Amino acid sequence: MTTTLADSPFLQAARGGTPSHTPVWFMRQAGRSLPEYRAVREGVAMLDSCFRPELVVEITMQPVRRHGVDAAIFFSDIVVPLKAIGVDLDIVPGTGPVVAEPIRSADQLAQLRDIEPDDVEPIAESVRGLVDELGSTPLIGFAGAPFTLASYLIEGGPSRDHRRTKQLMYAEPELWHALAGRLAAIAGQFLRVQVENGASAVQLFDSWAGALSLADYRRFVLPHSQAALSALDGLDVPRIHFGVGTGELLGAMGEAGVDVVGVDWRVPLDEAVKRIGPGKAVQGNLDPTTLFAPTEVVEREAARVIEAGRTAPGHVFNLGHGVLPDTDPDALTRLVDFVHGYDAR
Ligand code: 1CP
Repeated sequence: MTTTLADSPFLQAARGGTPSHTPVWFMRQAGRSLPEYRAVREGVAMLDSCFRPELVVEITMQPVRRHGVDAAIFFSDIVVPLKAIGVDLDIVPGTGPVVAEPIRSADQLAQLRDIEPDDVEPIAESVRGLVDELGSTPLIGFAGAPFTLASYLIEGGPSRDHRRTKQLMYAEPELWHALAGRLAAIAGQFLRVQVENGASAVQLFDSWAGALSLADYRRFVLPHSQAALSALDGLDVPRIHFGVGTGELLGAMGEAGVDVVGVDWRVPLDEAVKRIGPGKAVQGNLDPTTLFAPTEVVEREAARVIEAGRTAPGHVFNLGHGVLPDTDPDALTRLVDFVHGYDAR
């Protein structure tokens, strides 16, 4: 029997079904840990690579070929849509996104204009090329959620405590809502371009939402994440929502209009299922540092994750956050084989 895209294990699980094996992919599976990634990126700046379709296709395919994962994650970055509309920013090696002029006032919001088709033509072309090449393996499109994007724009770069972001939120709530509203529109447009060109699912990354209390999350963030995801209304693709340190927010994140809630490694999946409530699939949540332990430990912990995931209607195996750069790629391949073989034992 040939598998079609629609009955791929990843899409079945994301829709709350029980496929023949637990599907697995890894956040940050493309890039970083792979020598073939470092080879093709040689001499090409990160953001330049994101606008070169032949490179995007190749880098996205590398982990699919090497590990046999059940889904591809589009090679891009959460700041790519901002770059596409002309925001002056760069991804600095060893640091991450750095914004030339942090956005902290109402008159700076004008630069956060809507995405026009021309801005993202290389993205659309990359997605189309990938869908051709991937066949029955689904492509996951993604965007950064308003809070995480706002943090980079307001702080000017990575931040440990998101102090200026919260300061703006508390001191100038109207400006905050205007900024987050613009970012929701842009994130929604970026997700829509990927789906309209053939992505089979999306993930909205709110990596740093765990910095917020539940009350602040509900008041300042959830409505904007909901707005970003509502851009996909009418397009029949599963939506995944993920953040780090979001144990207290899991229920609220599930209310953003999502099918799957991504869980970091801090909360066991069976406990996460109780917090999220009925009807949603889960994704996660092996601690990425486990991959530095002996294979028996990785397999014991992976089995624990799979068993806890059985309490959800649909489980997509993943790490609790991204693959760490110096992870042994062979450990990832072994983990994929273990997860795929687990249900057959
Ligand atoms: O030169 C390089 O190789 C730079 C490293 C790199 C890569 C490979 C960055 C810089 N971004 C990416 C690609 C990327 N970013 C993907 C593609 C798929 C994949 O790698 O498998 C994705 C999905 C992202 C998303 C992303 N970027 C997030 C959300 C997910 C997460 O991991 O939490 C965030 C927060 C970013 C910002 C970012 N971009 C790059 C770095 C080092 C960072 C984090 C910096 C920080 O700590 O604030």
